[in-house]
Amino acid sequence: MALISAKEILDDAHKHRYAVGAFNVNNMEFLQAVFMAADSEKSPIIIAASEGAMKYAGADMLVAMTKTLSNNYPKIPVALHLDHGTNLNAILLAIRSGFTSVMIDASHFTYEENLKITKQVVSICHPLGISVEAELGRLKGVEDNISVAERDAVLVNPENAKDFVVSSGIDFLAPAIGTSHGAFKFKGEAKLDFERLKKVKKLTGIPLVLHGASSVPLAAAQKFEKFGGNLKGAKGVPFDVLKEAISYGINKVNTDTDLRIAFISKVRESIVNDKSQIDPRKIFGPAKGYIVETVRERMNVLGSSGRV
Ligand code: TD3
Ligand code: ZN
Repeated sequence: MALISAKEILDDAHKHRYAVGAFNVNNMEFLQAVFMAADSEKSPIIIAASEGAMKYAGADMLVAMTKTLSNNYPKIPVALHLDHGTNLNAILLAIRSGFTSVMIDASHFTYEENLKITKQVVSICHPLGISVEAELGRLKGVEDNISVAERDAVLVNPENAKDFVVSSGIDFLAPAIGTSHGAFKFKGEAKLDFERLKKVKKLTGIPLVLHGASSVPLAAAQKFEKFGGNLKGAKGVPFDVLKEAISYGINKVNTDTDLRIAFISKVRESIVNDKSQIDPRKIFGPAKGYIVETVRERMNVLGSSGRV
């Protein structure tokens, strides 16, 4: 099936109150694993590639591999999305290469500057049928004991979100509600600002995105450590917290770290257990398989399983 925009996938998720995973990839193995999981779970997928991924693999290579796999799994709805595009050049490279969705991440600028560049991106993308995501607030964990002012300085302002969505015409919004990227999200208990999330959903009425949504599953983290790695203090967003976020209107759940931990933990295990192995397929094959398992589990949590 031809690649479609992420908007098409997320509008259905918004309407039926579930979420679709946006899974980050850099290479063939991760990409194949996500498609294999989607095929088994009968789930739509959003393939996410960052500027770093385009640099590592080549934007054209990512598009070619994604299109090939999409042809191999014709029933699965697939969007190819630029994750955290920081400037127009990156956005244009993705568009020219064949991406069907982009994120413009100008959330570190002032509200006005963020709005200005986001409008520009929308005006380029929409005539081409390409969907646009933007972000408001900072991706940063917030401790329970910080002041209201500090919290407001980091997290999304729901009133701003309403104006931003109306003035920019974006298709989906990433509101900062207390998650952060990577394997070390929370010092204590995972706490997200759900009151803020509910307000943003009510005021915008569009699909919402949770960045930094990896769960850091215990079994994979333990495997990582058992075979010589160090992930001390790693903590993600637990499955029940994800489900609650989805019940309040999150429709796109960005996941990179969990796939990385799965892959590398299995690579570690294989190299330790099979010390004379020199065939990369014998190392990467099982690691790819562990990504498939991880992604399938996630599709069940997100509620995207069985939607195809
Ligand atoms: O945009 N992304 C993926 C890139 C972050 C680098 O890991 C996310 O929001 C997913 O975040 P994570 O780290 O929780 O998987
Ligand atoms: Zn992100």
